[in-house]
Amino acid sequence: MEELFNDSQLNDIKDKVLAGERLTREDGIRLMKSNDLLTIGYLADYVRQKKCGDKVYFINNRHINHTNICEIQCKFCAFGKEEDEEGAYTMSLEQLAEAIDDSPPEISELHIVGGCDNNLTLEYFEEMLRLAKRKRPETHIQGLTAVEIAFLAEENSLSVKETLKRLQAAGLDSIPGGGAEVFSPRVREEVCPDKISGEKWLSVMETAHNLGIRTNATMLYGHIETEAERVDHLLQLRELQDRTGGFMTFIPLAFHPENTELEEISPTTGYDDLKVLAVSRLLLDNFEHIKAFWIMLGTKLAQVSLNFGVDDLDGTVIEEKITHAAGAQTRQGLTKQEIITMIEKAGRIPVERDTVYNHLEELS
Ligand code: V47
Repeated sequence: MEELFNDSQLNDIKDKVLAGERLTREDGIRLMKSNDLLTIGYLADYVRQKKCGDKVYFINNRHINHTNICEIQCKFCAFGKEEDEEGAYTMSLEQLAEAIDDSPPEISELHIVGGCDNNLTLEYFEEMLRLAKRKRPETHIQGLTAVEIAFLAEENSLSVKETLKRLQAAGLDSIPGGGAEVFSPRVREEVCPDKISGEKWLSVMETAHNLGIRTNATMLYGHIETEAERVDHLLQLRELQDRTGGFMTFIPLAFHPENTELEEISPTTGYDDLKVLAVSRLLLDNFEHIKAFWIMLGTKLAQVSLNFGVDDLDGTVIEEKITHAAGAQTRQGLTKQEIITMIEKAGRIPVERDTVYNHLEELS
């Protein structure tokens, strides 16, 4: 076994990982291009074990998508609609109140994201946040991607900082990682030319971190990006994290092609999914958590990913629209017990967390 491992062409990278040394761009590209999945997984699992031990986190949460109307039509998105298109919707504050009322009492997080609809004012969002806080004072509100925040700032002729301060004052607790896609200008020009640049996404996050608002980070992979572009994306996140420490977790998002303008691209394979998760764990040495979003990966692969650097499975979710619009075959939600079973059957310790990783219940 040791001999087999020593045959790996990744031996120099293995030595660096075991010595706790930071990996370079070239290391990252070699890992992304390598087919030695088990060595990559072994190394990622080693780092995960050192950082998080045997704990695997999950959250009792509910996703709400308040609108699918979106000015920015990205080629990879099957969720966004034009205002007059069939199926377009925007939830009124009353409908939001109902959705919150209908949410199980035990959820600790509301995850609220939607399209960039220029009919929605900053006041709508402030009212939405105040409403959620009035109804569920104990519930953490993670909402609005960096893209929505930049859009809202622009529409209201406010700075990003001022917009964030108003949202924070109304009850916004943290920001999810969506909208990052792949930072490469080449990729963005091709798949989402009207979206904010990668630099802008990073600068919104930096502003949030400086205001004490913690955020997540994502990367949408499996479309037209190269291995080097994936690595550059991860290194830009690592660089910002070095400066602010404001990111909580990184979530690679597997592209789902159905009903999108990129429908001819094949869905990601399990092999690639595990590799991206594991390489992310290895390159993002300053991120505490790597999350497998089971909705996008399927529960079985998400469970296996616990041996490939992952320490978080996200949540109960309840209702998910973005990936399901693009053909996801997974369920809309899982029960807490189902997530616990997935974790326990992998020989690990389930920990129910809140959004900022306080332990709510450890089930050893
Ligand atoms: O921003 C859009 C991506 C994101 C597709 O922060 C697609 O904890 C796959 O960001 N196939 C929204 N992905 C989801 C998201 C997220 C999910 C779970 C947890 C967290 C977190 C964040 O989904 C979008 C976009 O990058 N997306 N279309 C698609 N066809």
